[in-house]
Amino acid sequence: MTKPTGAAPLDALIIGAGFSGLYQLHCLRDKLGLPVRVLEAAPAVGGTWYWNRYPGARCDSESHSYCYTFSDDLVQEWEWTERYPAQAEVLRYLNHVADRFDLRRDIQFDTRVTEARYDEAANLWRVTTANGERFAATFLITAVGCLSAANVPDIPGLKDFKGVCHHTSNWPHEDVDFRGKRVGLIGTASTGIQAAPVIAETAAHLTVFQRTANYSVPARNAPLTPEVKRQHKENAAEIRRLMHASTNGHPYLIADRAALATPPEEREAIYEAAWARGGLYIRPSFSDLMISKEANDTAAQFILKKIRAVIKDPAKAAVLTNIDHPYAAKRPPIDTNYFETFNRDNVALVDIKAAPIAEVTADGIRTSEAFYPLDIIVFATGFDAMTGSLLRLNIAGRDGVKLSDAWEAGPRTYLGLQVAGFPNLFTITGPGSPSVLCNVPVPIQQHVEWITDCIAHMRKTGAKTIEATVDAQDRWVEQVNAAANATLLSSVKHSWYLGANVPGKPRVFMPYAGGMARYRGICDDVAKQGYAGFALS
Ligand code: N01
Repeated sequence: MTKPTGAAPLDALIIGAGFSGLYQLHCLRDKLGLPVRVLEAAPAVGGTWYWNRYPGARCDSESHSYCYTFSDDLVQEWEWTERYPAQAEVLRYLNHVADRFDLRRDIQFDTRVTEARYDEAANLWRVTTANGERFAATFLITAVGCLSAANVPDIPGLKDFKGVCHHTSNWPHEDVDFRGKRVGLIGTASTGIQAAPVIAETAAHLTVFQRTANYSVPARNAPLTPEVKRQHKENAAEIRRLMHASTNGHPYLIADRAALATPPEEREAIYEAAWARGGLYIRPSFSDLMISKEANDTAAQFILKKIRAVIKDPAKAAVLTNIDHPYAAKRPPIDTNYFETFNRDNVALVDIKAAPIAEVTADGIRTSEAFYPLDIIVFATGFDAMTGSLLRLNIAGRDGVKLSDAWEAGPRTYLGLQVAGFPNLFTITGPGSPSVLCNVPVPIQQHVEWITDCIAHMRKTGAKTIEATVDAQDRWVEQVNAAANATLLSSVKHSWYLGANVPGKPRVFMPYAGGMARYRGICDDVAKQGYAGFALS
């Protein structure tokens, strides 16, 4: 194992050993032959899949697409067992990748980066860890994920709660035993929708506190048959081609037909087929769902009708279908028995939009209208998304300017990959990248390969620093805004895409909504033009 270098500068330091960091290490070390080190806060690889081990945690992308595609051998040898892989399976996969490519010897675990400072005189990033170790490297690459900094609401009295509290993204490794327990679950988006049915199966009682009602479509998860597994292997090249050609990095394209130009019965039949198929297939059914509210309403009404048909109690149905945003304008969840869960005798629903949570007491949660005694509170309340995981690294660039100051009015990047004033810092899936709007291994692979090619180019040409220009960054921020404004995504004012879930966070639409295929083309052109928009010196 390579020893931590301490004083001797490395070519690159990578922060994080999840999907991004593992592949970046492989590319820089094994393709370019650079001395590289990964610093990882956790004691093991996996990133988000290491931490998010809450009940029901499962990937919402289909397994045959939620993986690396850079190695045909890897694609052919790995066997997924279910249509949507559970957390433990994705974690096994990432461990397999770490072993297969002999990555662990260059990863230092249990090492949380607490500060990173650009030393202009030496052209080095100087990095400090919570253990007090210091590292120096020419390139600093953040591979910290978009959804890594937990958002735990600051509810009065929370510290006085005598029971147990867990945020889903920091779930204990030992099983949490819900038997005989009264559980409160706050949060009804992708995570809460996965967790509620599983918790309800064993808890004595589950109370779901819902602030915003959400659409959800049955995932229709199932074990993969040998026949389907064989098809995935045989069609691996075509699957990869589709993932690269698609808007969201999934292995299917958006249909070339408009909902509003399709006769109602035909449209209904298409929605029925997508519903029966399960998962995320409603959104690509028509080309206008994300750009026309009227078109989107046809999908929304179809899903609401399906949800109402499941829920037996009309009062619960009214609260669960009181949805205030277009379908998929917030991240669309998929589920296994979410709405069915509210038909159980041991599950209650509390509308905290109508009666907000007032406080947590020693024994439970009090809303403006009632008290709910609880033994366990589960926070499925999401993340300080996209910027939280970067800002907590305490990064300072040229002239000691802090990233938190540079981003005071919201994040600004060029291509989501670099920030003006922060030379040789690359941010994998940074704000301004298509990242969270995609099946995320696709943008991750593209970013990593682009960064690797860029560093290879610098070595070939003798360039020592690369830095986004302010002009290019300003133009990219305009493009990110324009892309969001061209869709219904920007019509939702309370989504985490805009930072609206974190009190005081600037409201800026963070991911690039122009589509992964278009983004890839833009990045390719930038590289072909000698890294246009970057200053190389
Ligand atoms: O978090 P969220 P998430 N009081 O922010 C509520 C990815 N993911 O963990 O909508 C009361 O979406 C909040 O209410 P509201 C995926 O990208 C991936 O569910 O803000 N409630 C909402 O209901 C996803 O988008 C997979 O009104 C509060 C919930 O908590 C992202 O992670 C699986 C509150 C938070 O929803 C985040 O999803 C799961 C408060 N103070 C998740 N604050 C995969 O498949 C927040 N809420 C890979």
